[in-house]
Amino acid sequence: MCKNYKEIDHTMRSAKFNLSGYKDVEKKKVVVGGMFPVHKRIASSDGNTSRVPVSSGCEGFNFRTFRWTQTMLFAIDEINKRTDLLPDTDLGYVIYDSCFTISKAVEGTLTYLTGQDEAVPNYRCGSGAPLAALVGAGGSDLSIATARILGLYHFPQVSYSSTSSALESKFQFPTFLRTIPNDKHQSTAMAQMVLHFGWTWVGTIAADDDYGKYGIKDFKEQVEEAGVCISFSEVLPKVSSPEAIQRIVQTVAESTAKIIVVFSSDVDLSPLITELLNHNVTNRTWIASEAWITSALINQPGVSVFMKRADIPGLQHHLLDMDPYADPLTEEFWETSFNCTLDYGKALRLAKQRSKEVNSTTSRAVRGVPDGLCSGRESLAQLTNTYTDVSQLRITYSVYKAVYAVAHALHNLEHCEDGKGPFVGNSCADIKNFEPWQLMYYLKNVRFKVPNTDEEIYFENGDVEGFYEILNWQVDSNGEISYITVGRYNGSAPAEDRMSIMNDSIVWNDDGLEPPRSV
Ligand code: TCR
Repeated sequence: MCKNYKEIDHTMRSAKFNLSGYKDVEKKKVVVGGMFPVHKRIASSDGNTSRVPVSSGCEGFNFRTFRWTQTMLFAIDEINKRTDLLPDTDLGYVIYDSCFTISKAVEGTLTYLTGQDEAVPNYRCGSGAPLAALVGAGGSDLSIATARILGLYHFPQVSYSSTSSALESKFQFPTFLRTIPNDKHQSTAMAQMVLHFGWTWVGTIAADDDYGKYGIKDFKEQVEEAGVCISFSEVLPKVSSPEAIQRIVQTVAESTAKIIVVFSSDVDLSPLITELLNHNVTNRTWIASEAWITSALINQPGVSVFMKRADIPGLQHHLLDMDPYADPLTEEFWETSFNCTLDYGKALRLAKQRSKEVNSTTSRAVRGVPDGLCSGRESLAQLTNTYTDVSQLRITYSVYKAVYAVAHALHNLEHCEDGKGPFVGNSCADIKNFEPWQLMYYLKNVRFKVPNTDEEIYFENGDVEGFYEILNWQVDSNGEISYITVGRYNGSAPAEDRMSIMNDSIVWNDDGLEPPRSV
């Protein structure tokens, strides 16, 4: 049985927003998919095999990735309002939560492609608008999984955060593109930094995924060739494992290498950092991949090779102007942020339960306004969390660029001149009913300027240019972190001009101006 997209109510928690932004009924419509790791993990199942299994729920709401999600909606809204980009077509969206988990990412991809609650590959129902591309899926391991499926159907995927060099193979991932630079540049930059400061012993820590493994591998190959020794090489556990963390803490504490190179996301690394602090292992200098530096989870000093930050005018307003009841994700965001519930019935039940516990009959619950009920008018502006912080937009900016890349490709597809098109017999594609590979052609050849910047985006073999800033993050006496730009790295420049670094402006871990020795 075929269902229309709009009717589908995914069983996946927080799976999908309704197609919105469709103001003009006359306009043509195209759906863009988005996939974000809004939750940090899937809830563990009870292992019972005597019942019908259900798709697992997710837990651990992540404010940072939720900002990315909202940025996609912001960009779509902005594009829909423009009269020079896709003037006759409205973009809708479907959002999936990959929950930092490969199986969820795969589930979301199949649901997206098939338009079914129950995923049946190669089958899509149809009165709905055509699907454009998938923006996502999050970390490299997730994108590798989704890119394999999407590649089968020649369906374009534009990633905003998957940086692993493994994804550069167009043989394996023919329809994968990204608006964030390939990590091979970052690994080279980190290796050059180690050589620049003359460090001869370094330790490495990698996340147990394609991001960590390939990043550290590329780094190691380069420094080892130059004679640097690796004193330890640890892999962070993907699922919580206190024993593994203890073992790594011990290795770090016992090692004489004071420089530690890390390729990991903040979520995977933070348990280790907490334990290191508990054990007072502090005088280390971190050379970090960009995933964790501006994360609020970790405040330790160090140096990092980092994508350039950017401002997106209007984004903050959009982030603050949220309807808490819009969809399951905004609801959960609201409830988590303000520690209350939007559901009247639930609040009432909880309040009753509480009043029973304290044996009081005079609680507000009985008078009709249960404690713990959100009003829905709580002030987001007063909330200071990662969600509302727009001072360090990097991945967020990459999400913005990814949505624009899709929009420009669609625009070019729509405005193809009859008889001068790129396809067989100089034909054009039809925006109302195009094939994924036709959009892929336009995405590959897209070239556009990002609004309000002078950055130009184009893909070369699916990748963008590797520009980085080298940041030194410094912690002041109040524990506040500031990020100081101390250099640049341009992966596309000739080898000798790639890195420029101002040694004098770096404050090292022991507050000294001399780089630490690591021998
Ligand atoms: N590439 C990582 C994931 C990742 C990330 C981040 C996650 C990057 N930057 C920032 C959270 C926050 C860079 C990957 O897996 O490819």
